[in-house]
Amino acid sequence: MRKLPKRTYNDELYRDEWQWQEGDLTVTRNCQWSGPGCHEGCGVLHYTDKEGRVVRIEGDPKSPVYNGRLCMRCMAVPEAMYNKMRVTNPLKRAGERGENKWEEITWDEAYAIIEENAKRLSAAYGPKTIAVLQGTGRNTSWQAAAIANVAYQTPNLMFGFLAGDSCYVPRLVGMSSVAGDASIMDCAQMFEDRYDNPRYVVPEICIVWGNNPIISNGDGFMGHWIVDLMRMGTELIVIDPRLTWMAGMAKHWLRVRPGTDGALALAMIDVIIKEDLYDHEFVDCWCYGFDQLKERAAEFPLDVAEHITTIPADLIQAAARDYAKAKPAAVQWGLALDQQKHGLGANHAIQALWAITGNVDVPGGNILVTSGYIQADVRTTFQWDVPEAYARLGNAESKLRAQGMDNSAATEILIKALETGEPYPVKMIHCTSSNTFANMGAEAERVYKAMLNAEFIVVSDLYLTPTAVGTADVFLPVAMSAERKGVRGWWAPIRAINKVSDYANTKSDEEIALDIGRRMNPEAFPWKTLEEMWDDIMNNLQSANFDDGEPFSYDNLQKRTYRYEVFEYKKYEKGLLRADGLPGFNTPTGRLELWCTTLNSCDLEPLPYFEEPSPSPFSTPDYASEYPLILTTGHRSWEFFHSEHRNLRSMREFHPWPLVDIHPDTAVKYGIKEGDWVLIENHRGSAKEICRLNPSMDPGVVSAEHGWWFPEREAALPELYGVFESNINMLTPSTDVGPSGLAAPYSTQMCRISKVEGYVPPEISL
Ligand SMILES: Nc1nc2c(c(=O)[nH]1)N[C@H]1C(S)=C(S)[C@@H](COP(=O)(O)OP(=O)(O)OC[C@H]3O[C@@H](n4cnc5c(=O)[nH]c(N)nc54)[C@H](O)[C@@H]3O)O[C@H]1N2
Ligand SMILES: Nc1nc2c(c(=O)[nH]1)N[C@H]1C(S)=C(S)[C@@H](COP(=O)(O)OP(=O)(O)OC[C@H]3O[C@@H](n4cnc5c(=O)[nH]c(N)nc54)[C@H](O)[C@@H]3O)O[C@H]1N2
Ligand code: SF4
Ligand SMILES: [Mo]
Repeated sequence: MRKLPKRTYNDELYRDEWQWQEGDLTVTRNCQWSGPGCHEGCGVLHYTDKEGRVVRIEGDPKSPVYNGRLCMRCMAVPEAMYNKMRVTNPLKRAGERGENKWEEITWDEAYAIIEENAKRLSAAYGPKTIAVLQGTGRNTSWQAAAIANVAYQTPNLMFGFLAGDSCYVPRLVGMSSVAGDASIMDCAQMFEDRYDNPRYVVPEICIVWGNNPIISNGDGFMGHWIVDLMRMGTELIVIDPRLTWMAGMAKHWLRVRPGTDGALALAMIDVIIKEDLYDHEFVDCWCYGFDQLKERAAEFPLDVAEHITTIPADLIQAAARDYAKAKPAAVQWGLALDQQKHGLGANHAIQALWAITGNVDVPGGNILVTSGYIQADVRTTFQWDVPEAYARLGNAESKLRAQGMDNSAATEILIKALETGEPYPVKMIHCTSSNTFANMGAEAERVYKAMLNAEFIVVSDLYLTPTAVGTADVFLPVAMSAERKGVRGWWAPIRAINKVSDYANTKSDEEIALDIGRRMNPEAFPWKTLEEMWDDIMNNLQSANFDDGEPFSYDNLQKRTYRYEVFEYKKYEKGLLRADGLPGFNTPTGRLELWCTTLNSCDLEPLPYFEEPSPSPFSTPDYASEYPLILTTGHRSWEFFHSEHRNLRSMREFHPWPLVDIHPDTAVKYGIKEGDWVLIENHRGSAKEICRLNPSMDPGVVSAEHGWWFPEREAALPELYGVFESNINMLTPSTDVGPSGLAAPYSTQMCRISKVEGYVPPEISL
């Protein structure tokens, strides 16, 4: 392995003034969290003019986390802020739902309408009749929870119809069941001095599994950290049906058939055990259920795994050997593991892989992060006592949910509740930061129609999205990142968000939570101002281990911009994981559970497992003869965050239309050329996307984009911004979730394709 010296980025002390003047412009070191959204919240410099408008944004070169990097979407932040679609006042529906007729109202009027409806419907049906829908993790998550559980006091907080909570939740629940805590790949992100920290070791191998991190930077993980490590000698193994940039740079690229990752991981485990490449000491001292794992893995010898995954046996073997021999080695995994119905089995197998090779909580391996969600501490600020918690939608169907392993209600039950009134009527929806049927919800049109059954709907967003136009009775316009004071507390380090700008009559999500909370549940919201609430929240954040002797306050954080927790490796040896202070993992056996007692107690498969996706050429051959191509969806692009950024001219110049990746031979077979509009169909529905030839994929697999709507088109019905025309979630199922209620097959559907003749879309006039 090529070994380069560790590289120092923080050549100057990164701590500096947090604000200064450059000519007429004020420059503020800041954190650009949502909105518009992204999981990261990178370190940026906001340049504001005398009027307080953000005129420019740059990466903060002194950020220890991001080192000045900035994506094109962040460069377009001023365009997003002053976009003509931005809503400047709260709105009340004037015509029918979907007519896009609105009356501007004051915030007080909006809140009064919300309060009246929420109190009336709660009195009639109980607070559980209110469903609060939220989007993906960003600066809206704890706020949505506060609105749902504390303000309205409903247990029904959930994603905006994301089937099976299939974004990170399956991986998180899998990790807390098996290991008692969440793990992430160690890229020295826990240290202020990053790669220079003497305790850090550069991994020899990194497996990038179902993840495209330099585009997606998902869940607080910056993809370019892996690029840093590659420069220091780390080699890659990439497991992906498409040749991503990282796959192109990898030592091994394993072109897996979508949805078969569980079989692949078990086959790799089998090689490692049979060739005695596993870490005996870690297995003997810290793992539970090794013998059962060994038996399970033996069901997946290389020839069987080759048949299932379509990856050549020798390649699986080489990848298993290289990973096991590398010390240390890390896995960076992604969404693809959540978007297959039996993703929990695959994620258990991958955890077993990093456990038996001794890569748990070691430098350069997969580290345990006990307080990954500092934002969870925010909850201690509120009285989190939900009266009807037992009645949460989905608890009856999933013991895992009922035991509190997953904090959100089940969207597959919500959709039925809206359609049938069973198990109880859901009469009100408060949708915040989710563009439900443009993006999150499978069976998009079904979601839209189901939502219409709610008597009263609030949508809070930055723009009038298809979800807002189609369903909202009241619309609350939200402040963007530079218009909000706050704290970014999702993984280390904690960061200050400074308010440097103001825009019209918008409010932040936390202010909306406070305002609604003071009306609905005043005892739990004793603060008169947002400032007072933040002071209390900051006090409670001290439960995180910021043991460096400096005072803990917003002002202090603002001056420092970043603040790190104390971090220890091998916490299981030091008694740092369990409430009883004993060594071991925070699981019932005190060990990392290859045979999982928690899953077993929830009547779920206790061992890592693989089940053939359905539909598939093997499990449903008749269906496959009608819909012969495997359809995976939602690979990310640079220009868009889900359904966001479609209204930004600059992003649409780079990426004007939805793209579906098709192998050239497959395109020829169906008479399709690059640039043709293609109809992607299955028995549920269809979507139109443009063909992009991709010779790297298996000819039997196509990969389609998600999140498409067309802000340039008519908002009102019947167009509704063309939201159902290129919406790949017309083909995905909303109720076909994994046995635990978690994970859903967004990436393992089947379809057929044909050329759309003569289609000319309306011009993009943004
Ligand atoms: N077929 C398919 N479907 C998918 C996926 C896939 O891979 N394939 N991916 C799924 C995944 S993993 C996820 S997480 C979901 C994401 O689904 P969503 O989170 O719903 O997606 P977004 O379009 O990012 O966000 C929705 C809205 O939030 C608004 N917003 C942004 N910032 C803020 C803010 O600070 N406050 C408020 N109130 N609103 C804000 C945006 O303007 C946008 O309209 O999509 C899912 N859908
Ligand atoms: N630019 C941008 N960034 C984003 C988002 C966005 O919309 N745009 N969304 C954010 C959100 S909410 C999330 S959850 C993350 C997700 O980010 P990632 O975890 O990176 O997820 P994807 O890009 O959907 O898929 C990653 C890779 O999985 C591959 N893949 C598809 N099916 C399979 C399979 O069955 N097995 C394997 N092994 N690989 C498969 C795809 O080809 C793709 O290259 O990104 C976040 N970041
Ligand atoms: S990852 Fe990219 S889009 Fe997200 S905050 Fe950082 S620079 Fe902005
Ligand atoms: Mo996600």
